[in-house]
Amino acid sequence: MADNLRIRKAVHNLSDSEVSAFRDAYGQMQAITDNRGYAYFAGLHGVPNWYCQHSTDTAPAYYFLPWHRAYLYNLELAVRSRVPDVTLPWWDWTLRPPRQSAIPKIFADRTDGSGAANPLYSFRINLTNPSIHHATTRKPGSPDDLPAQTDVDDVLSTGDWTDFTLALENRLHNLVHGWVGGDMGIVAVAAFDPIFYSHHCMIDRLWWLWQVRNGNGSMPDDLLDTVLPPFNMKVRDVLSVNTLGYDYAAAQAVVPI
Ligand SMILES: [Cu+2]
Repeated sequence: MADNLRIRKAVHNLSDSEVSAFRDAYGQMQAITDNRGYAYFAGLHGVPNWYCQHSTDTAPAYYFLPWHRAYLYNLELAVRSRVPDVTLPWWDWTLRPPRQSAIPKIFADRTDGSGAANPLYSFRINLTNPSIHHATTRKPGSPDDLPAQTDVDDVLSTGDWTDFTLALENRLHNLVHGWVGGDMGIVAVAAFDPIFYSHHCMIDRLWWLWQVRNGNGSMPDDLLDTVLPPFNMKVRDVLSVNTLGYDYAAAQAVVPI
């Protein structure tokens, strides 16, 4: 592995200084109203621009995983142009309290350590067309209703590309969106909730873990040259996370020595 890869870590493995840097980066982006800002990126997914690709596409053209990988990649570059060493952390929703609160503390706390508003808790949507003006909220379910590691293992054991992408999207991804509830449960506004990107980072990581085992599986060839608007990237450009310059850390907590 090249040593210049950006390493994405699990939320539960972030150090205090990494949490502060991540907060700082989102906080800075949330204050920017042009196309380097948080509202711009959030607005690419659902309202007002509607670029996201989900399984509502015509079979077998499933762009859900490639499109969201391109999305996170571009968001991460924007994040790093604010705070250079930040990478997107994944939310491992298979962890249960007390190891990790169901909505991880870094997202659930209303304030940061200093008493200022926590940029990971909520973001205020201010759109004129359509007219939407509210701060994002969540209505999480019971921790026991989140997917367990056995559910993840089950999806990862699916060998065929189409079966895998549909299982990952419909059985794990959709379930967690609905479990978080509030804005996260509505495609149009889900990406305005700051936890969205860490949920999708987990999904992207699971795709990568599957790719390490299966390569691209039986992904249809005609998918590969499809462009993923608004990004100037094709499906084939996003197949390797290492080519995109990042990798995923080992999931187990690394005990600092
Ligand atoms: Cu999603």
